[in-house]
Amino acid sequence: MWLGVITLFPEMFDAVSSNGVFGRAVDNGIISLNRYNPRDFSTDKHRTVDDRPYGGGPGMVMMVEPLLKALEAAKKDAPENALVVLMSPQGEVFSQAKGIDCGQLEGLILICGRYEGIDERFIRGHVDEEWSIGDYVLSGGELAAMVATDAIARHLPGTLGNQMSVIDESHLDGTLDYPHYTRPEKLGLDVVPAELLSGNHKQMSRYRRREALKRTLDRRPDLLTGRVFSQEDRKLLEECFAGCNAAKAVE
Ligand code: 9D3
Repeated sequence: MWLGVITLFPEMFDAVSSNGVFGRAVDNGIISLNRYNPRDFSTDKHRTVDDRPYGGGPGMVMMVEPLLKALEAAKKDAPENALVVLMSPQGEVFSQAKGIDCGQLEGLILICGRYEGIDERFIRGHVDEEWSIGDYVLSGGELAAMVATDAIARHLPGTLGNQMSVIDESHLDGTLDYPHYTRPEKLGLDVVPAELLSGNHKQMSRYRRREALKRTLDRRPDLLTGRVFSQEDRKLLEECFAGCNAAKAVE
């Protein structure tokens, strides 16, 4: 996948391009990461990229010209049908489903804003979609772009050594992850659950599924509303309720 980022802080992306799963995908050529700095396309001697907002008020606004020239440079290098996305607090909230869908794209250009915002005429004229990563205020679009690209990269074929761990991923199936344990078996009095030591695969996977459902019910009940459960899940959920005092009090 061809990735382009338009950013005033291109070095920030070293954090993802030289580490972990994303870094390996870049090294293996699964992802080509290309950066474009609007400052390089500014024409005045101070290399200005922002100006005061019409209508007054605090902060500065990113000017159209340097952004547009950076975008044009990106488009020259990108596959023809690349999607142009502005990272923006006003955007549609990025999701796991979106991350998986975007794995199909040949090219993706992410524009990272700084200052108070971007001249609306650039957005209207040159942006296909706007993405937010959630309802909190960041200082710019770069971290948001890294979050989105990391989520997308995980779904490109060959990115993960173990593609099973993608299939197993919690937000796909709509439940939170089960708890994990490794050696040693005993940490003082705190021991690994007996079910996981049993060696009985049916018992081990029933334990994990039950704990995943229990945690989801406890921490993120919103993920379970409106869902249809399998017979097996219903049985495991009943076991969760049986272990819950509030449920016992209602009976
Ligand atoms: C506090 C400043 N806000 C004025 C009321 C506007 C504002 C402008 C620019 C708020 C944040 C930003 C920078 N943020 C992003 O560019 C951004 C972002 C975010 O802040 N939260 C979640 N997702 C995203 S995607 C891009």
